[in-house]
Amino acid sequence: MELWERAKAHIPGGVNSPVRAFASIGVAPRFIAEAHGAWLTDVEGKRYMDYVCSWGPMILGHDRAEIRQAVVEAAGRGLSYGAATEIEVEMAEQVCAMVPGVEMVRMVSSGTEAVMSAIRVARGYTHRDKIVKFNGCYHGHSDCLLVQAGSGVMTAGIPDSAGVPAGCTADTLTAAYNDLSGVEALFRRWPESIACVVVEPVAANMGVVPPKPGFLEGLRALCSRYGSLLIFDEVITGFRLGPQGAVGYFGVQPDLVTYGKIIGAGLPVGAYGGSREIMSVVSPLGAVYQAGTLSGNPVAMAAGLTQLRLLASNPQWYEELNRTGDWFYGEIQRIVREAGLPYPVNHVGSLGCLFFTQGPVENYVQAKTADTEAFGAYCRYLLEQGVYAAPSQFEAMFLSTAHTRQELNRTLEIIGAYFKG
Ligand code: HOZ
Repeated sequence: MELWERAKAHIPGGVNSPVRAFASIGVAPRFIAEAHGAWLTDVEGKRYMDYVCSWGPMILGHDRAEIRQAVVEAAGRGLSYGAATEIEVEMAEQVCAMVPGVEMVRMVSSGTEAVMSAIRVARGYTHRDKIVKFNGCYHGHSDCLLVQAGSGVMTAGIPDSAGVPAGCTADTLTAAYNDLSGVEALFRRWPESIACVVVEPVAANMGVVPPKPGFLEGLRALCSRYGSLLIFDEVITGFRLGPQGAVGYFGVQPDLVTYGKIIGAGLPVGAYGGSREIMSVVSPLGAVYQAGTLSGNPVAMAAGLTQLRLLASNPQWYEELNRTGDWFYGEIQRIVREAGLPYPVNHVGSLGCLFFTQGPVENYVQAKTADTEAFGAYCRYLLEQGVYAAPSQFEAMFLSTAHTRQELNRTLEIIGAYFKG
């Protein structure tokens, strides 16, 4: 494909983010020309039912009229000022009104930046250096978090990225997801040194791995006992599982939350927030420095705020979306079981994943036993049939409110035909 060759000539690997190179399923990436509702169209004019949804933010589907209109209007007033605006105040008020425990929020430009900054806040607030992350959780590509990370790091087969000095990860402690005893052991070993525990409340970058009952509650209790902060990385779950994200869905209160793409409705936005007391360490109020010209960009705020307001005023959409997720992923599980295969389908609401493993997946070690060749064959078939799913075993499927039952049923027929052979 000519575009793919051109891309490879001037962009490393031909892509601006590794997973979308489709390397792990052995085909050329699809170059997308446009997207509307639940559908993508590539540059060759082929249409795909979209189960990536820009990795989450298109929860209302692509090209939602109200959001497009807000963006166009905002763009007409200028693209960036590098100055304070009213709309960023409205955005902060909206987020604080929606999420329990968030009294102050700082806008940044990506999820990577949000988590990196939240960790700096945790360290500045606690005056401690060590952090705990979980194997297979992915928190963006900042240096101290590229240890046993999920997402593209997993398919690349590199537990730790090159180019990260050992000193940057020396204070990063790792534990197994869903295993409280490992975290407790770390706290016992370093009772006064751990600034924070950062966790994806639903791990969604090693495939989808839900938290076992009691896991998040246990992290909360350990952090409180040892004076450490609990950070929920809600880049995937925030404003997706419900209007309060994982905080409300699981009823566990972290000290800091981080958001990514979904808070910008598809434009480059991230955010981190927490109590007034903790967030008061952020500059210019406090001594933790973090800044950005594009932070709170007015066009991005217009998109994100419009989507958040739509979501906040239509809580029934979440009920419907989560019900649809239960049904859809349940049907995939039924299809696979009827084909006599042991593969589990993990899901929480509209996030889900079919693991090509011989048994349940509750952590990174189990996720890594997946038959990635078999996954690749399945994913290539889906693409041929016009179903665009994440091109890696170690990512999530996403649904949106724009996916109709009819369209989802068509996808189930396609999946059914594959497993019936
Ligand atoms: N980091 C994303 C998957 N968890 C992929 C980003 C992209 O390729 O757009």
